[in-house]
Amino acid sequence: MIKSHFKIPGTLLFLAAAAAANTAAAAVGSGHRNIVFILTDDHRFDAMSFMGHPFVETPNLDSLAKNGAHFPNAFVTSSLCSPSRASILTGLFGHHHGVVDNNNPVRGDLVFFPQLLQQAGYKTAFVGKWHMGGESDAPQRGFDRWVSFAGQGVYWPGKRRDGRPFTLNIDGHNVPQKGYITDELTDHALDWLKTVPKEQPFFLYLSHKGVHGPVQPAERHAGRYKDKPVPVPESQTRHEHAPMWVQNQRNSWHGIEFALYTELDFASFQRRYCETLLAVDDSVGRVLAALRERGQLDDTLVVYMGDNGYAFGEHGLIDKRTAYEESMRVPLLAQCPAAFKPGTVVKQVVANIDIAPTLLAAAGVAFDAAHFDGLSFWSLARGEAIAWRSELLYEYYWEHNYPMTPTLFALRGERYKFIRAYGVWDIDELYDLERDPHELKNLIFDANHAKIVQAMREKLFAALQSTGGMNIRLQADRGGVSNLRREGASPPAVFPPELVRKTAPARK
Ligand SMILES: [Ca+2]
Repeated sequence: MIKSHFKIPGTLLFLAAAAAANTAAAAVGSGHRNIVFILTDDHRFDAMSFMGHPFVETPNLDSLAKNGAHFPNAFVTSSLCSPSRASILTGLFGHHHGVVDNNNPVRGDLVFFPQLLQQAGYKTAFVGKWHMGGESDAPQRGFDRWVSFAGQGVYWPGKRRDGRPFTLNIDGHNVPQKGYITDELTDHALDWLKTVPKEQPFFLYLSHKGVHGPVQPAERHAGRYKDKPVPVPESQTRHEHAPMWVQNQRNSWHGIEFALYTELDFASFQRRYCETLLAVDDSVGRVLAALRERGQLDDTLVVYMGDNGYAFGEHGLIDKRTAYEESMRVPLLAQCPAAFKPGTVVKQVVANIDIAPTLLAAAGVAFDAAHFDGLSFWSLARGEAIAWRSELLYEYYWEHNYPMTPTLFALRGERYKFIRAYGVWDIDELYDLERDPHELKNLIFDANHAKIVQAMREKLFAALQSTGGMNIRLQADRGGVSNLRREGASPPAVFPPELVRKTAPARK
């Protein structure tokens, strides 16, 4: 395999042990297994009925959890569309693949794992939102079939500002979009599947636009939840020792006080978001039905994942980008009755960087485990005990377009999370996720946690150092800027008392 980055020898030995275990897992793969990977956009981890959501109905996603595996601790290493998608395709951290915003193009030397599947004899298809490389919708390497659109795409057909219709790029040819995007993408995916002979191994990457905002449900789902009460999260109004940048973001494009610069009724937004998700759930059901019809449901691996989370008012915020749980946690489900038991729950911390090695292992395609920052969790789903990570590195790089979220580095352990806001005069964060799962109380100034803060800080920088993450990538400005505040809403945050002195400290 092509090595597209340089790795500094690891100081995190558990990663090396886990990588060795992954090589073994790949070697005992089960032959050329068919794989369907369904990605959804901005789907929160708990917006599914089996997760106890108060009203959304997701029978098909629920069935994946019931008949397959649920990964309740699945995360992304960068909570933003393009960086997360690049991590899925390459198995690399953002600081390796270099896609750290939604606007700049992808390097040409990166290996996308579907290329390796193609080399192993798979037929591959990409259907849906690509959203890397600016506004291009051109076919990308690794796929025999290509159906995509420029940028975010649109839910309904229509015309652009310049009068041209919104189009899909099908294998290099632009055709007008005909219907509701989630349904139309599913049609294209299943039409392609019909062309694949039964004995031909295939990989289908179905990448939905839903449920990215501004959300628009299918006609058959519009208004279904219009009368449903929407709960307000506790952290919307309570966050002890929130950093100033978080307090300030309440009154911004990504805050509840000036959300998207509209009089957005956030409860209505959440209802429409859930209604929009229903077509995605329908799509999952149609894919499962098509596999059943082909007699391939039992031995096909079907994976469902979100590209990043989304805050529903937690910490006074909407959107993703932050290292809070609602932002970095994603839904992840996998079903393959021939390979693993129904009702499997994998509690280990898994991530978007694990998808490439996991799907290659599931495919039985040999790969160099050391190439990837991620690890294959194929063995975990099969109930095998393997060495695994105890902490996950998180990174987000400041964007000129949305200047209210600073560069963030975080280490998410099984119990504690440490967050460093980089490049701003502000405070770090430490949360005890066991006692405080909603991250209401920042323990950064708590004397009883001082040693944990120190240990987590050291581990965070060791993780960055050992994976070559000590250089922050700069990007030239592209696109507009959303930097406004609302008059009369929350004033600028004040410095926490721990940083304020009545007199100047004595000079040494
Ligand atoms: Ca997204």
